[in-house]
Amino acid sequence: MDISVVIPLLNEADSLRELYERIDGALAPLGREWEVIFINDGSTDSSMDVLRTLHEQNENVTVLVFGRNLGKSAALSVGFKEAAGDVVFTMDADLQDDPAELPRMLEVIESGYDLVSGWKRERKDPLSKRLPSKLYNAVTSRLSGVGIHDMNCGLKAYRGQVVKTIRVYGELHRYTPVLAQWAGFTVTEVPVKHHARQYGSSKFGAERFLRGFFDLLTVLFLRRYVTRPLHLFGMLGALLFSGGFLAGLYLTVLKFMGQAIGRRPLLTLAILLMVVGVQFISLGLLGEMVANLKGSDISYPVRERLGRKDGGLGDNS
Ligand SMILES: Nc1nc2c(ncn2[C@@H]2O[C@H](COP(=O)(O)OP(=O)(O)OP(=O)(O)O)[C@@H](O)[C@H]2O)c(=O)[nH]1
Ligand SMILES: [Mg+2]
Repeated sequence: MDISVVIPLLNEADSLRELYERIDGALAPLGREWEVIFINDGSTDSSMDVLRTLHEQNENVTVLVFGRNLGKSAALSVGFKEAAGDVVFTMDADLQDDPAELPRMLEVIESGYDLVSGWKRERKDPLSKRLPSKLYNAVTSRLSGVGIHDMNCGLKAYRGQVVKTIRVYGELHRYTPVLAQWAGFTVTEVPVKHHARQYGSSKFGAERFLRGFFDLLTVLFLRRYVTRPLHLFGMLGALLFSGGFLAGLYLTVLKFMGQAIGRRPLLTLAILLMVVGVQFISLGLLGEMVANLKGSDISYPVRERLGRKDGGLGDNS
Protein backbone atom coordinates (compact mmCIF):
# COMPACT_ATOMS: atom_id res chain seq x y z
CA MET A 1 0.00 0.00 0.00
CA ASP A 2 1.38 3.41 -0.96
CA ILE A 3 -0.86 5.86 0.85
CA SER A 4 -3.17 5.74 3.87
CA VAL A 5 -5.42 8.63 4.85
CA VAL A 6 -6.46 8.44 8.50
CA ILE A 7 -9.54 10.47 9.45
CA PRO A 8 -10.80 10.63 13.04
CA LEU A 9 -14.28 12.04 13.28
CA LEU A 10 -17.07 12.93 15.62
CA ASN A 11 -20.49 13.89 14.21
CA GLU A 12 -19.52 15.00 10.71
CA ALA A 13 -22.22 13.24 8.69
CA ASP A 14 -22.73 16.09 6.23
CA SER A 15 -19.08 16.31 5.25
CA LEU A 16 -18.01 12.69 4.85
CA ARG A 17 -19.18 11.85 1.35
CA GLU A 18 -17.83 15.05 -0.15
CA LEU A 19 -14.60 14.53 1.77
CA TYR A 20 -14.12 11.06 0.31
CA GLU A 21 -14.90 12.26 -3.18
CA ARG A 22 -12.40 15.06 -2.95
CA ILE A 23 -9.70 12.77 -1.61
CA ASP A 24 -10.46 10.46 -4.51
CA GLY A 25 -10.16 13.41 -6.87
CA ALA A 26 -6.75 14.29 -5.45
CA LEU A 27 -5.21 10.83 -5.16
CA ALA A 28 -6.66 8.84 -8.05
CA PRO A 29 -4.65 10.77 -10.71
CA LEU A 30 -1.39 9.80 -8.95
CA GLY A 31 -1.84 6.18 -9.96
CA ARG A 32 -0.84 4.91 -6.54
CA GLU A 33 -2.50 2.40 -4.31
CA TRP A 34 -4.36 4.20 -1.54
CA GLU A 35 -6.83 3.66 1.29
CA VAL A 36 -8.93 5.79 3.60
CA ILE A 37 -9.40 4.81 7.24
CA PHE A 38 -12.27 6.52 9.06
CA ILE A 39 -12.40 6.26 12.82
CA ASN A 40 -15.90 6.95 14.07
CA ASP A 41 -15.36 8.04 17.63
CA GLY A 42 -18.81 7.58 19.11
CA SER A 43 -20.75 9.81 16.71
CA THR A 44 -24.38 10.30 17.62
CA ASP A 45 -25.53 11.70 14.27
CA SER A 46 -25.92 9.75 11.04
CA SER A 47 -22.16 9.58 10.37
CA MET A 48 -22.24 5.79 10.71
CA ASP A 49 -24.84 5.40 7.95
CA VAL A 50 -22.75 7.48 5.59
CA LEU A 51 -19.60 5.51 6.47
CA ARG A 52 -21.39 2.21 5.95
CA THR A 53 -22.45 3.27 2.47
CA LEU A 54 -18.98 4.56 1.64
CA HIS A 55 -17.51 1.25 2.76
CA GLU A 56 -19.96 -0.72 0.64
CA GLN A 57 -19.30 1.36 -2.45
CA ASN A 58 -15.52 1.60 -2.23
CA GLU A 59 -13.01 -1.16 -1.69
CA ASN A 60 -10.39 1.15 -0.25
CA VAL A 61 -12.50 2.41 2.67
CA THR A 62 -11.96 1.01 6.15
CA VAL A 63 -14.13 2.12 9.04
CA LEU A 64 -13.14 1.62 12.67
CA VAL A 65 -15.83 2.32 15.23
CA PHE A 66 -15.56 3.12 18.93
CA GLY A 67 -18.49 2.23 21.16
CA ARG A 68 -18.24 5.63 22.78
CA ASN A 69 -16.24 8.82 22.45
CA LEU A 70 -12.63 8.07 23.39
CA GLY A 71 -10.98 11.17 21.98
CA LYS A 72 -8.93 12.15 18.98
CA SER A 73 -5.67 10.67 20.26
CA ALA A 74 -7.25 7.28 20.78
CA ALA A 75 -8.78 7.46 17.30
CA LEU A 76 -5.48 8.37 15.68
CA SER A 77 -3.70 5.67 17.61
CA VAL A 78 -5.90 2.87 16.25
CA GLY A 79 -5.87 4.49 12.82
CA PHE A 80 -2.07 4.48 12.80
CA LYS A 81 -2.04 0.84 13.79
CA GLU A 82 -4.42 -0.01 10.95
CA ALA A 83 -2.65 2.09 8.31
CA ALA A 84 -0.62 0.06 5.83
CA GLY A 85 0.66 2.92 3.70
CA ASP A 86 4.28 3.88 3.11
CA VAL A 87 2.98 7.40 3.65
CA VAL A 88 0.21 8.10 6.15
CA PHE A 89 -1.88 11.27 6.06
CA THR A 90 -4.13 12.53 8.82
CA MET A 91 -6.83 15.07 8.20
CA ASP A 92 -9.90 16.54 9.85
CA ALA A 93 -13.25 15.27 8.67
CA ASP A 94 -14.96 18.64 8.50
CA LEU A 95 -13.68 19.72 5.06
CA GLN A 96 -11.62 22.53 6.60
CA ASP A 97 -8.49 20.75 5.42
CA ASP A 98 -8.24 20.63 1.65
CA PRO A 99 -7.58 17.20 0.08
CA ALA A 100 -6.03 19.02 -2.88
CA GLU A 101 -2.96 19.55 -0.66
CA LEU A 102 -2.22 15.84 -0.37
CA PRO A 103 -0.12 15.40 -3.54
CA ARG A 104 2.06 18.37 -2.63
CA MET A 105 2.69 17.05 0.88
CA LEU A 106 3.45 13.65 -0.58
CA GLU A 107 6.16 15.25 -2.69
CA VAL A 108 7.73 16.83 0.37
CA ILE A 109 7.78 13.47 2.17
CA GLU A 110 9.35 11.85 -0.88
CA SER A 111 11.96 14.58 -1.04
CA GLY A 112 13.28 13.12 2.23
CA TYR A 113 11.28 14.36 5.22
CA ASP A 114 9.68 12.02 7.75
CA LEU A 115 6.86 14.29 8.85
CA VAL A 116 5.24 17.21 7.06
CA SER A 117 2.86 19.31 9.08
CA GLY A 118 0.26 21.58 7.51
CA TRP A 119 0.45 25.24 8.37
CA LYS A 120 -2.87 27.10 8.18
CA ARG A 121 -1.21 30.38 7.35
CA GLU A 122 -4.48 32.10 6.52
CA ARG A 123 -6.92 30.70 9.00
CA LYS A 124 -10.63 30.98 8.45
CA ASP A 125 -11.38 31.22 12.12
CA PRO A 126 -12.50 34.04 14.42
CA LEU A 127 -9.83 36.14 16.09
CA SER A 128 -10.79 34.69 19.48
CA LYS A 129 -9.41 31.39 18.25
CA ARG A 130 -6.49 32.62 16.19
CA LEU A 131 -4.94 34.72 18.94
CA PRO A 132 -4.64 32.11 21.69
CA SER A 133 -3.55 29.67 19.03
CA LYS A 134 -0.68 31.96 18.06
CA LEU A 135 0.45 32.24 21.66
CA TYR A 136 0.09 28.52 22.20
CA ASN A 137 2.17 27.74 19.14
CA ALA A 138 4.88 30.22 20.04
CA VAL A 139 5.31 28.74 23.52
CA THR A 140 5.17 25.17 22.29
CA SER A 141 7.68 25.72 19.57
CA ARG A 142 10.01 27.48 22.03
CA LEU A 143 9.85 24.84 24.74
CA SER A 144 9.86 21.79 22.52
CA GLY A 145 12.50 22.97 20.11
CA VAL A 146 10.35 21.99 17.13
CA GLY A 147 10.23 25.12 15.00
CA ILE A 148 6.85 24.91 13.28
CA HIS A 149 4.04 27.45 13.29
CA ASP A 150 0.95 25.29 13.56
CA MET A 151 1.50 22.28 15.78
CA ASN A 152 -2.16 21.29 16.04
CA CYS A 153 -3.05 21.32 12.35
CA GLY A 154 -5.14 18.25 11.56
CA LEU A 155 -3.53 17.86 8.15
CA LYS A 156 -0.21 16.09 8.38
CA ALA A 157 1.79 13.55 6.40
CA TYR A 158 4.01 10.92 7.99
CA ARG A 159 6.40 8.36 6.64
CA GLY A 160 4.86 5.01 7.63
CA GLN A 161 7.64 4.21 10.05
CA VAL A 162 6.89 7.35 12.08
CA VAL A 163 3.33 6.38 12.95
CA LYS A 164 4.46 2.91 13.93
CA THR A 165 7.08 4.36 16.27
CA ILE A 166 5.47 7.24 18.16
CA ARG A 167 2.85 6.51 20.80
CA VAL A 168 -0.19 8.76 20.73
CA TYR A 169 -2.41 8.52 23.81
CA GLY A 170 -4.15 10.85 26.26
CA GLU A 171 -4.33 14.06 24.26
CA LEU A 172 -0.86 13.92 22.83
CA HIS A 173 -2.18 14.06 19.24
CA ARG A 174 -1.36 17.76 19.33
CA TYR A 175 2.29 16.96 19.75
CA THR A 176 3.06 14.35 17.12
CA PRO A 177 5.75 16.61 15.55
CA VAL A 178 7.46 16.87 18.95
CA LEU A 179 7.23 13.14 19.57
CA ALA A 180 8.55 12.44 16.08
CA GLN A 181 11.44 14.86 16.25
CA TRP A 182 12.53 13.48 19.59
CA ALA A 183 12.48 10.00 18.13
CA GLY A 184 14.99 11.25 15.58
CA PHE A 185 12.69 11.87 12.61
CA THR A 186 12.93 14.96 10.45
CA VAL A 187 10.02 17.40 10.67
CA THR A 188 9.02 20.23 8.37
CA GLU A 189 5.92 22.21 7.46
CA VAL A 190 4.17 23.51 4.35
CA PRO A 191 1.52 26.24 4.19
CA VAL A 192 -1.89 24.75 3.39
CA LYS A 193 -5.28 26.10 2.43
CA HIS A 194 -7.83 26.30 5.20
CA HIS A 195 -11.57 26.59 4.71
CA ALA A 196 -14.28 27.83 7.03
CA ARG A 197 -16.48 25.13 8.51
CA GLN A 198 -19.45 24.40 6.22
CA TYR A 199 -21.43 21.78 8.09
CA GLY A 200 -21.77 20.54 11.63
CA SER A 201 -20.32 22.23 14.68
CA SER A 202 -16.98 22.76 16.38
CA LYS A 203 -15.97 20.19 18.98
CA PHE A 204 -13.08 21.92 20.69
CA GLY A 205 -13.60 25.06 22.77
CA ALA A 206 -11.20 27.41 24.49
CA GLU A 207 -10.44 24.85 27.18
CA ARG A 208 -8.23 23.10 24.64
CA PHE A 209 -5.47 25.63 25.26
CA LEU A 210 -5.31 24.91 28.97
CA ARG A 211 -5.31 21.18 28.35
CA GLY A 212 -2.77 21.70 25.65
CA PHE A 213 -0.37 23.26 28.10
CA PHE A 214 -0.78 20.41 30.57
CA ASP A 215 0.02 18.03 27.75
CA LEU A 216 3.05 20.06 26.82
CA LEU A 217 4.23 19.69 30.41
CA THR A 218 3.72 15.93 30.12
CA VAL A 219 5.61 15.79 26.87
CA LEU A 220 8.51 17.85 28.18
CA PHE A 221 8.69 15.87 31.41
CA LEU A 222 8.46 12.50 29.71
CA ARG A 223 11.15 13.34 27.28
CA ARG A 224 13.74 14.36 29.84
CA TYR A 225 12.91 12.53 33.00
CA VAL A 226 10.78 9.46 32.39
CA THR A 227 13.73 7.17 33.05
CA ARG A 228 15.32 9.28 35.78
CA PRO A 229 12.71 11.18 37.83
CA LEU A 230 15.09 11.56 40.77
CA HIS A 231 17.22 13.88 38.68
CA LEU A 232 14.40 16.41 38.57
CA PHE A 233 12.77 15.95 41.98
CA GLY A 234 16.00 15.15 43.79
CA MET A 235 17.64 18.27 42.44
CA LEU A 236 14.70 20.46 43.45
CA GLY A 237 14.47 18.77 46.84
CA ALA A 238 18.18 19.06 47.55
CA LEU A 239 18.08 22.74 46.62
CA LEU A 240 15.17 23.53 48.94
CA PHE A 241 16.56 21.38 51.73
CA SER A 242 19.98 23.03 51.61
CA GLY A 243 18.37 26.47 51.77
CA GLY A 244 16.40 25.46 54.84
CA PHE A 245 19.37 23.74 56.40
CA LEU A 246 21.59 26.81 56.04
CA ALA A 247 18.94 29.08 57.51
CA GLY A 248 18.53 26.66 60.42
CA LEU A 249 22.27 26.54 60.95
CA TYR A 250 22.41 30.31 61.03
CA LEU A 251 19.67 30.42 63.68
CA THR A 252 21.43 27.73 65.73
CA VAL A 253 24.57 29.81 65.82
CA LEU A 254 22.55 32.83 66.95
CA LYS A 255 20.93 30.73 69.64
CA PHE A 256 24.30 29.64 71.02
CA MET A 257 25.39 33.27 71.02
CA GLY A 258 22.55 33.93 73.43
CA GLN A 259 19.83 35.35 71.14
CA ALA A 260 16.21 34.21 71.29
CA ILE A 261 15.14 32.66 67.96
CA GLY A 262 11.73 31.28 68.85
CA ARG A 263 9.83 34.15 67.23
CA ARG A 264 11.94 34.53 64.13
CA PRO A 265 9.94 34.08 60.87
CA LEU A 266 13.12 32.64 59.38
CA LEU A 267 12.73 29.65 61.67
CA THR A 268 9.39 28.81 60.06
CA LEU A 269 10.88 29.22 56.60
CA ALA A 270 13.84 26.97 57.48
CA ILE A 271 11.52 24.22 58.69
CA LEU A 272 9.21 24.59 55.66
CA LEU A 273 12.07 24.37 53.20
CA MET A 274 13.56 21.29 54.82
CA VAL A 275 10.22 19.46 55.00
CA VAL A 276 9.31 20.26 51.41
CA GLY A 277 12.85 19.35 50.32
CA VAL A 278 12.60 15.93 51.92
CA GLN A 279 9.22 15.44 50.28
CA PHE A 280 10.54 16.25 46.83
CA ILE A 281 13.40 13.81 47.27
CA SER A 282 10.95 11.11 48.38
CA LEU A 283 8.77 11.87 45.37
CA GLY A 284 11.81 11.40 43.15
CA LEU A 285 12.58 8.06 44.79
CA LEU A 286 8.97 6.95 44.30
CA GLY A 287 9.29 7.99 40.66
CA GLU A 288 12.43 5.90 40.37
CA MET A 289 10.50 2.90 41.68
CA VAL A 290 7.85 3.39 39.00
CA ALA A 291 10.48 3.87 36.31
CA ASN A 292 12.24 0.74 37.52
CA LEU A 293 9.06 -1.32 37.45
CA LYS A 294 8.38 -0.44 33.83
CA GLY A 295 12.04 -0.09 32.92
CA SER A 296 12.07 -3.06 30.59
CA ASP A 297 8.94 -1.79 28.83
CA ILE A 298 10.26 1.62 27.88
CA SER A 299 10.70 1.47 24.17
CA TYR A 300 13.49 3.41 22.57
CA PRO A 301 12.80 4.41 19.00
CA VAL A 302 15.03 2.54 16.59
CA ARG A 303 15.39 4.80 13.58
CA GLU A 304 16.79 2.27 11.19
CA ARG A 305 17.89 -1.30 11.33
CA LEU A 306 20.42 -3.07 9.17
CA GLY A 307 19.76 -6.65 10.18
CA ARG A 308 21.36 -9.92 9.22
CA LYS A 309 20.74 -10.83 5.59
CA ASP A 310 19.24 -14.20 6.54
CA GLY A 311 16.49 -12.36 8.42
CA GLY A 312 17.58 -13.66 11.79
CA LEU A 313 15.84 -13.30 15.12
CA GLY A 314 14.14 -10.00 15.70
CA ASP A 315 13.81 -9.09 12.08
CA ASN A 316 10.46 -7.37 12.19
CA SER A 317 10.41 -5.93 8.71
N1 LIG B 1 -11.90 10.91 17.02
C1 LIG B 1 -12.33 12.09 17.40
N2 LIG B 1 -12.34 13.07 16.53
C2 LIG B 1 -12.77 14.27 16.93
C3 LIG B 1 -13.21 14.52 18.26
N3 LIG B 1 -13.56 15.81 18.34
C4 LIG B 1 -13.36 16.33 17.12
N4 LIG B 1 -12.91 15.41 16.27
C5 LIG B 1 -12.55 15.59 14.87
O1 LIG B 1 -11.40 16.38 14.82
C6 LIG B 1 -11.49 17.30 13.76
C7 LIG B 1 -11.32 18.69 14.26
O2 LIG B 1 -12.36 19.04 15.12
P1 LIG B 1 -13.08 20.43 14.96
O3 LIG B 1 -14.27 20.45 15.84
O4 LIG B 1 -13.30 20.68 13.52
O5 LIG B 1 -11.99 21.41 15.55
P2 LIG B 1 -11.55 22.76 14.88
O6 LIG B 1 -11.29 22.56 13.43
O7 LIG B 1 -10.47 23.33 15.69
O8 LIG B 1 -12.85 23.65 15.11
P3 LIG B 1 -13.73 24.35 13.96
O9 LIG B 1 -12.81 25.32 13.30
O10 LIG B 1 -14.86 25.03 14.65
O11 LIG B 1 -14.18 23.27 13.04
C8 LIG B 1 -12.83 17.03 13.08
O12 LIG B 1 -12.61 16.17 12.00
C9 LIG B 1 -13.64 16.35 14.14
O13 LIG B 1 -14.60 15.48 13.60
C10 LIG B 1 -13.19 13.43 19.17
O14 LIG B 1 -13.55 13.53 20.34
N5 LIG B 1 -12.75 12.25 18.69
MG1 LIG C 1 -12.57 22.02 12.15
